[in-house]
Amino acid sequence: MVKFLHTGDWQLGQTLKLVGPDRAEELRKSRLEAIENLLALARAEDVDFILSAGDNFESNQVSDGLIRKTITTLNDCSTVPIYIIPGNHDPLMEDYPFTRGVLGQLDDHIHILTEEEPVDVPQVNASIYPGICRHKKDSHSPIDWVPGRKPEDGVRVGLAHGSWQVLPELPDDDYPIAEDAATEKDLDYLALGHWHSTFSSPAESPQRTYYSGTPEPTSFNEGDSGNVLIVEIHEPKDKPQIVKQSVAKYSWAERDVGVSDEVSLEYIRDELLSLDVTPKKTLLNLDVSGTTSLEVVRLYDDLLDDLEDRFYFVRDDRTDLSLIPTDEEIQSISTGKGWLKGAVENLETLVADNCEYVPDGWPFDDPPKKEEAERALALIYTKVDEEGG
Ligand SMILES: [Mn+2]
Repeated sequence: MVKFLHTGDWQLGQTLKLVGPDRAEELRKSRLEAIENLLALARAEDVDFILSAGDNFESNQVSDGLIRKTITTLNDCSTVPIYIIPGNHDPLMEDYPFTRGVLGQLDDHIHILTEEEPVDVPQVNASIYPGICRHKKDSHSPIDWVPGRKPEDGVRVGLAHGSWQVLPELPDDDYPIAEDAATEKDLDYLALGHWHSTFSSPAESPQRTYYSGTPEPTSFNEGDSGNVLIVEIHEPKDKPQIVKQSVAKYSWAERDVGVSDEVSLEYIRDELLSLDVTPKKTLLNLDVSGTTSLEVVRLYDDLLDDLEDRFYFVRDDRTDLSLIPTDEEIQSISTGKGWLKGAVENLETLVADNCEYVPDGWPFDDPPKKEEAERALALIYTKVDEEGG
């Protein structure tokens, strides 16, 4: 029996500007912790070896310090043999981090694969067939070179970084890997990297081509990241048995929320607080839509404040949220009272100053565009006019 751990897309050194410098630093640290976690899991599961399917680094320009830390982690956290290929983010070029050479010595159990040739795993009845990314883009399959099965072959494991042609509209220069590559090359398992969610295709029979996904999520649009795969293959040509294991520290969740009235806010709050995550370790992205009054938007802002206290990070996109003041809100302007009058005065000042500064309480880094502020004012004036205010 052959048992191994499949990982990839560590993306060490990811910049993450979106979350601000302090959180970005913490999240970068969590990526190395995920590596420690998966190395500990490999020991606990007593796997024969580990495969890493490229993009271990966000780019070849990562700092020397990060490369040293990565090498120390790999040297110290386990002695399980690990086989690593370059990916399109960290292609095998002069500055490929693992072969820069001056930044620390890799121990003997760490194998950086740099040639298109089979690698026999010592004391295990398995060979690895690596695909090597030598550029950021390429329109050839990285495993085109793999030879057919010979009678003496043990378990044949492909290891590659690229885009498996099972989804529509994939770019053709993104290291395409044919839909039937595992069958065509007679591989017992094809360990892929590049897509950050764990992925396989039920259309493949037997299923043996898998993306492990990144061990620590990298963005909001990943449905199933933060995992590694434990793979067992009893003998050549047997269907692999796969167990998915989470090793991530943080979760990234994305939700569409509809804002209409106060009840809708309670609904949003209930839904977000019942997510199956640890809020303090969760980044939340809300796509807000709906049409509502200014008062409800103010209550929504309060809800957002509350969520920001509970969750690690919260952001929202209000592009699809429309404001329509209620009759009372219009009235409160015309009678010169209430917070809406203050809002109108702030908007008027902002427009008069060409929107050159960020207003107090504005939730974004950049001020509103002048035409947006003018449109908001126009909307309110029109409404006031209609009400005969
Ligand atoms: Mn990639």
